[in-house]
Amino acid sequence: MKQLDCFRLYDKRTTTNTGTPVADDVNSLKGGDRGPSLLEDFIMREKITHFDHERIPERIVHARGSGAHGYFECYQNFSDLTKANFLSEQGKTTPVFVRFSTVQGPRGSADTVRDVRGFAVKFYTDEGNYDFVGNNMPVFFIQDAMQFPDFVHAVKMEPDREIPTGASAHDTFWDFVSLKTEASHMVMWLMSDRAIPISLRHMQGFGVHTFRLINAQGQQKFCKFIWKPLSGACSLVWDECQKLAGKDADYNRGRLWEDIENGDYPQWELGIQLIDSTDTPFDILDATKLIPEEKCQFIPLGRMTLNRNPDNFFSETEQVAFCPSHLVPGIDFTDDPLLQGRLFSYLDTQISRLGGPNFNEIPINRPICPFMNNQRDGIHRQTINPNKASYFPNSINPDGVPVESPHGFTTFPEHMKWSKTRHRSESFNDHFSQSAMFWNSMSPIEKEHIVKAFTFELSKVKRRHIQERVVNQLLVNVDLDLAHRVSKNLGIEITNRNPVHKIELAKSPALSQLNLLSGDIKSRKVAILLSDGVSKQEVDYFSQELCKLGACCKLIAPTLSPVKTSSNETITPDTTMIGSPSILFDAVVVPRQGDNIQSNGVFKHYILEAYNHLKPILLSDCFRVFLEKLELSPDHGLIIYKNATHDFKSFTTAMASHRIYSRESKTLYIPA
Ligand code: HDE
Repeated sequence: MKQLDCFRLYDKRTTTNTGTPVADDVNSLKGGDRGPSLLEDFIMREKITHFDHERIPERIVHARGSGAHGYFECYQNFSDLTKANFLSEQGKTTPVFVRFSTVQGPRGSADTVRDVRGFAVKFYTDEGNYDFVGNNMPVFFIQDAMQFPDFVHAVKMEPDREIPTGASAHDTFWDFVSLKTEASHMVMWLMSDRAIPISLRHMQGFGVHTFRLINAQGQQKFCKFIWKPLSGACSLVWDECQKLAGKDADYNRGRLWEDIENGDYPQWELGIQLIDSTDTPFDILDATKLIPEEKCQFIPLGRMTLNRNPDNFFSETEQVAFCPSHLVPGIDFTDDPLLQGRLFSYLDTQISRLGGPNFNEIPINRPICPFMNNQRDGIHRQTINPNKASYFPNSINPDGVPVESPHGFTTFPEHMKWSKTRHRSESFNDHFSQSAMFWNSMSPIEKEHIVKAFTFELSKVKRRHIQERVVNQLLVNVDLDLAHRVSKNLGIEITNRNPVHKIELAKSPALSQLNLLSGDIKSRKVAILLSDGVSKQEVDYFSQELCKLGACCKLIAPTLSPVKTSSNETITPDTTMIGSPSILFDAVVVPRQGDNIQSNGVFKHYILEAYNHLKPILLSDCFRVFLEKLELSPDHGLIIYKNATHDFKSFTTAMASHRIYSRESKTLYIPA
């Protein structure tokens, strides 16, 4: 992006920050070789002082993030809906910077925790920066910004011991959400597989609030924004997440980085649900409610491609400052009380996080269009304003600049007639109908995962009365079957015999992730396991064919030493089985090879674990007895082949279905 170019430093010489060439960057100035260091050493003092201040406060929420550059391409002219310039022309491209994040954990926490994921996109449009600051779930825990600090205090680590890191499985979180039942819908999302995405490119993004689109004639329409991943949406399994948190805490971050480095660019389609009438069963200003896609269709607006990794994590990903109040003409807010609070909060937080009011002058935050006003001075000011007058109106600067734009941002003139109140609207009172709709829209396997997630989380809660309240005041009111299944696992009695009345809502198939697969195997990671005596022909065949379909293969052997093939050639592996365990891959291929590997414990564990995590596995028939000994029976994802080419298609079909969920009940007996 051009606005970053003049800030990139490529100079070859080491200098001080003021450009004095440094002759010795290794030894401090001393009185004699073994004498005391001298205060005079301005070079050392500058170096150490700068180092001492290398850290800035991490974000209170969304501290752990990963960023990438890219562009957005508009599908057509949408000026009938909005005057937003980046949506005005077919093929118009707008640079973007995206930051994905987890919410609860600190900067150094693991990627694969059960959590909401932030999905923030900065569009550098011709009419200013537009920040889309959303999540990978379409609803939120609370309805009014006034309770955000309470919610965050409850979900963050407990204040006495700072435990747990990156998890909501603790007393204060469950205490709060069971007392504030408006959270029930979001809690259902959090306990679902949506909270453990397989990678950042495999998740949807949502603006959550209702926004307005405004066209040049001043006509407005309400809308919801949604990002749909072209890779489809799918998830890890929970055991895998926990293991990844130890074996590769940077799993999601690394996968995004590698895909972009490999030229396998993640893409999303941005679309809207246009809300033609506010006559919906739920208030469109209530951020704990969604509008089912079956009731209000998704209209695609354009496509985003992420094609460049940042040069420097701190300068770009850490210093990027998103604010929902960064808006462009053609888009406007609504009175959603959660959104209204956010409009204040983000600007305020950037001022303390980035040290002052000039954070928009940091290269990653600067608009690419011209910008000018009469704001002046402040800490770390970069801009040099040559104008003599810094006020409006003035008669001193040529033409009295800067002047207002006739087509600048104008707020939609909503008619207001209310009296001041702290009252919560009655239309926000239904806390459970959509939670039940979400549960009912899940497939049986997704329901089972939700039951297991509640069981896991609540078994970490120490106070019995909180567990009991979650079951009786939250789950019973969502669905009795759900409540019974969780209560049985926790040994809790159901005492609430009067669940609240709910509106019966139709199932929404768009909510089930099993309906959101891409149908291909692009960007899937495949482990090809080899040892001495391996068939080179088969290794080449599998690698080439998988690569043609867009998958990414790694050749993995017991050690990094070259493997001798059955045709007396050698293959140098990419990595080892210990270094790249099965949890780093989406599928495993084991070509024909010698017997030695069958007694290797790491290999056995590799296969058992991949099986346990429901991954497609393709093995040569020389492993038939080996599989019998492990008590693994073939299924439509555990495929034994005689002829590599015959069964390859069944394997890629299994890969396209992501995980072999029908296997799940069998994995209870597998020790891995
Ligand atoms: Fe945020 N949120 N939030 N949030 N949020 C922050 O801003 C806040 C909410 C979201 O990658 C903070 O720069 C309030 C909803 C994302 O840099 C902070 C309320 C949604 C990110 C803040 C909410 C989000 C943040 C922390 C309720 C989805 C990361 C550091 C009124 C629509 C952006 C920062 C990035 C970050 C406040 C609720 C998304 C403290 C007060 C709802 C993706 O300002």
